[in-house]
Amino acid sequence: MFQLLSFKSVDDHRGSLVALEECNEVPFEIKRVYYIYGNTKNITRGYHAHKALKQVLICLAGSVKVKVDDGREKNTYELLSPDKGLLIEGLVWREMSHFSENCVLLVLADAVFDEDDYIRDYDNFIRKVNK
Ligand code: T46
Repeated sequence: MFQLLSFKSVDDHRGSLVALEECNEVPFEIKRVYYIYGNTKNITRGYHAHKALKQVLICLAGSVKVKVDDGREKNTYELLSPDKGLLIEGLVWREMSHFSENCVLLVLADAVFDEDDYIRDYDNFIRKVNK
């Protein structure tokens, strides 16, 4: 499952503030936070799915495109605003591309890092979707 979330931004003359609470704006308990930055020009990342992991991807600076594919439906989201988050749950193949030079991609996850939760082969992913 994937879905674009919109977060409330509190804007005033000083700038903007977005507050995210677990099990509220972020629809799970947050167990891990990581961020991707300093991306080399024209690189792509991802090319995997997760068996169970839930994540919200938020582009804090710059922009990035995220292609998501649940085996039935595909979509490409351009993340370019810190008040938007892409929720990705479970069996969804993801590919990130078109990172701007200044891109900082924040990821909130509902579990600690576990290599066993990754599916890194697309055919294997499709087999799991069709099971
Ligand atoms: C995802 C997308 C959006 C860790 O040691 N701990 C971590 O929490 C993570 C996420 C990664 N790593 C290690 C594993 C690799 O040796 O960092 C290295 C790079 O990870 P990876 O090649 O998986 O990075 P991406 O950008 O392809 O994918 C990451 C996440 O791994 C993945 O869960 O959904 O960002």
